[in-house]
Amino acid sequence: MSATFPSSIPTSSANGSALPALVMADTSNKILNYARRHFALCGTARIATGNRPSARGGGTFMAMKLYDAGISPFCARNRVQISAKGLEHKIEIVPRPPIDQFRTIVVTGKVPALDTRTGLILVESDTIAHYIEDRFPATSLRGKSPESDARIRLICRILDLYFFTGIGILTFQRRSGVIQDDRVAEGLALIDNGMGWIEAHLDGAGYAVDGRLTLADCALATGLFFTFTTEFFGVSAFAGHDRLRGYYEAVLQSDPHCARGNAQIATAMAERMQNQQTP
Ligand SMILES: N[C@@H](CCC(=O)N[C@@H](CS)C(=O)NCC(=O)O)C(=O)O
Repeated sequence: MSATFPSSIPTSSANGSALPALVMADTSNKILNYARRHFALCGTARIATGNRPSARGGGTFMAMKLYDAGISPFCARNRVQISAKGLEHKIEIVPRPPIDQFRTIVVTGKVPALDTRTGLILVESDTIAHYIEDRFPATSLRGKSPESDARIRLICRILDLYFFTGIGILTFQRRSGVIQDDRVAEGLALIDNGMGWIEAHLDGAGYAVDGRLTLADCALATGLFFTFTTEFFGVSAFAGHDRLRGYYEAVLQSDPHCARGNAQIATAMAERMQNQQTP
């Protein structure tokens, strides 16, 4: 089954957002167009399987369960890892249940969460990623040396601590409709610094480290999808980061797992707008 992109997205806003309807419609259009372009860029032809791989139970084996949201960059990195390691039949990817029910299973209420079927339920995408590597060492997505492994962890950590903190601040500002200039400046600076520091640790175009897919690419290639967030504040996130731009374009062209991960985010984002939810 090939992934498909939702065809008709209403652009009017009747969802009680704090943003005025016209601004909301404009925001939806911009995000939708970005998602559509991205989906095309990622190439549906190379997306071999559907959005949600399911586990095939057999014998006494109980597949682990990854609670997922298609739009989440944190879930996306675990989905790319599962796909690249061919673990679809060992880790079932399921949509997050309604939040009240989910909180009885996962205390943080956040996705991703992994039910390891050992009594341990893990949260935090990076912790989940390393647990998956420990449990399923074949087709390792770790570095080939302690130094490359350290760079992989560093790229993921900078991405989470700086880049995504900045994206979170800007997303809150955009959704609230009440723009605080100092918060926007803080968010943009975190993103710019984070991207610069990541760039300094990249091998070059292609893959981030070791010339092959690693956990750094699972997180970075999907995380950079969210660079569109700065456009709403008149800033191109990639300005001054040509190496990172080159990396991003190359990895989406060359790696089908990363391309599929981004196409899934684009599809989920369009579906959210189709359901008239705040993008
Ligand atoms: N640092 C966490 C971030 C997880 C996170 O923020 N997940 C969001 C979705 S992108 C979520 O579940 N939000 C719901 C909530 O905060 O209640 C990770 O890496 O897993």
